[in-house]
Amino acid sequence: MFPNIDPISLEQTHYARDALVTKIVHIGFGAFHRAHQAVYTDLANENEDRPWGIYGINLFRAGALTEQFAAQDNLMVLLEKSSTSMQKRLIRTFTGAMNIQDKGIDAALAKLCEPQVAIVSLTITEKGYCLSPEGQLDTTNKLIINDLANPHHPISAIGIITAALQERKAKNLPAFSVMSCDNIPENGHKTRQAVLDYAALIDSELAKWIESNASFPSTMVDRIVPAMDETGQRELELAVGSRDEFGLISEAFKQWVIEDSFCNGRPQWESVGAVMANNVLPYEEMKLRMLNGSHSFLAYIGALCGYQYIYQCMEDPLLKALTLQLMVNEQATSLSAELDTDLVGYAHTLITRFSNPNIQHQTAQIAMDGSQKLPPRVIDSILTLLQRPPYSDANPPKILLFLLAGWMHFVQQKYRDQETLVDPAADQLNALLSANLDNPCAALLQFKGVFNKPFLSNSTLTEHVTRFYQDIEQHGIRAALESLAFLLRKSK
Ligand code: NAI
Ligand code: CS2
Repeated sequence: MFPNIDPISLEQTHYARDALVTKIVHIGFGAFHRAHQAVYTDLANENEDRPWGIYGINLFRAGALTEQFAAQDNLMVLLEKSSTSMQKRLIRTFTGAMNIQDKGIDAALAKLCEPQVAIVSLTITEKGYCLSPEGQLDTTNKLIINDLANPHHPISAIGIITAALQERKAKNLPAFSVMSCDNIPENGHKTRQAVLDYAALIDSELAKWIESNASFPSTMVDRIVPAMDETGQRELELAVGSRDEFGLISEAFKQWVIEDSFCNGRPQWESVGAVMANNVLPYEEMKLRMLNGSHSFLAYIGALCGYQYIYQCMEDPLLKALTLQLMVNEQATSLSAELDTDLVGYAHTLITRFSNPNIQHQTAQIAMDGSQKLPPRVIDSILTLLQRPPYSDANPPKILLFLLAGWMHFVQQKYRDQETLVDPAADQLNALLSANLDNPCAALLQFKGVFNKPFLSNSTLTEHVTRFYQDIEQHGIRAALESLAFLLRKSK
C-alpha cells in the first residue's frame, strides 16, 4: 500500500495479518488511540497465535471512513519523533473502522456483539463519559436524555456500550471488558459508574448482570500525539511516499499502566512495555497533575503570552522555570506517598518532552474543554495541598491558582472577541459572563463545574484567584508572571 517506504528505516511487525481476529472494538477512533494502544497491540501481536485485531468506531464524525481506510488496507504509518531522531512505524493491527453517522447504530451494535469481541476500549474525551462533577451519570446530559428515551437507538458511548451488553446478555454471549484510555482519574471506575447508573435506569436486571460479568480496568495512558494539520500531512507524505489519511506524528515516548482486571482475556501488552498494576490511581494522578496540569498551565498562560506551540513556551525561560516549579513544588507534593517514583526526575523528563521542537503541539488544542480538565488537574491538587506542609490555608499553592486566573482570562477573551470557546460548558460560561459584564472574574467563580463547594468555601483561594486575575488585567500577562515569580521567591 505504501510502495515508497524505505524498508531500512521502517519499523514493522511481521505476524500474519490474515490471522487477525477482531477481539477489540475501539470507540473514539481519533489520533491518540491510533498512536498509542494500537502500537502496543500491534507489537504484542508478534507473540500471539491469534493476533488481536482492532476495529475502530467513531460516534460523532461523518465521512467515508470505512471505505477510505479499507482503500489503504486498514494500514497506517506513525512518525515517532524525539528531539534528535525519527522512526517510521507501520501499524498493522486494524481490521476496519466506521463512522456511526454513516453506517448507523445497528452496524455498530452488530460489531460490538460479535461473539469473539473481548474488549471495548475508549478514547472519547472527558466529556464522552457524561458524568456529573460528583462522578455519577449526568442525567441532565442531552445525549443521556436522548438515550434513556431511545435505549435501542443510543447516541452516547455509555448508551451504546450498555445496549451492546444488553444484546450480549440476551444472546447468552460473554460480556466484554470496557477499558477507558482517557485522561480521567480512576477512568475504569468512573466508566463502570456511568454504565451501571445508566443500565439501572433502563433495566435493573441488566445492571446486575453487567456488575457481575463485565469488568472496567483503569489505565494511565501517556504519549503526546498532536492533532494532524496540513503541514504534518505533507511531512508524512514525504516520509511515506504517498498520502496516508490516517497517518500521525507522535513523540517517541510512550507509557501505559493498566489495572489487570479483564473479564474475557487481553493481549500480552506487558511483553512490549506496558505495566500491569493492581492500583493505577497513584500513576494516573501523577501523570494527570504533573504532565496534564502543567500542559493546562502552558495552554492558557502560554496562549495569553502569544505562543502557538508548547515547545515555544519552553523556549521562554520564565515560563519554563514556573512550569518546573509547578511540577516539583506544587503538583508532586499533592501525590500519594505510595508512589515509588523519582518525581523530580519525572518532572525533568516532562520538561524535555515538552521542549521537543519536532512535536507541534498547539496550546489551543490543550486549552479545549477546560471545564472538564481543570477539576482533576488543578482543583483536586489545590484542595489536597492545603493539608500538606508547607501549604496551608494561609499559604495556598500559588501557581495552580494563577493557572485558574489564566483560564478565566482565556474564557473571557473568547467571549469579548466573539470567538468560539471549544468547551461543552461554553453556553453556561458565556451566560455567566453576559450576566456580569463588569466583573468577569466574579462571574466565572460561580461556575460550579470547576469551582466546587470546598473550593468556594475557602476565601483565601477565591481571594488569590481574584488578585491574580486583576494582576493580569491591570498589568498584562508578562508583568503578572514576573510578580508571581517574585512572590514565590519571597515565600520560600
Ligand atoms: P481526537 O480529536 O483525534 O479524537 C477524539 C475522539 O473522541 C474522536 O473519535 C471523537 O469522535 C470522539 N468523541 C468526541 N466527543 C465525544 C463524545 N461526546 N462521545 C463519544 N466520543 C466522542 O483526539 P485524541 O487525540 O484522540 O484524544 C482523545 C482523548 O484521548 C483525549 O481527550 C484524552 O483523554 C486521551 N489522550 C490523548 C492524548 C493525546 O496526546 N492526543 C494523550 C493521552 C490521552
Ligand atoms: C493534553 C493531553 O490535550 C490535553 O489536554 O494535556 O492530551 C496530553 O498531551 C496527553 O495526556 C499526553 O499523554
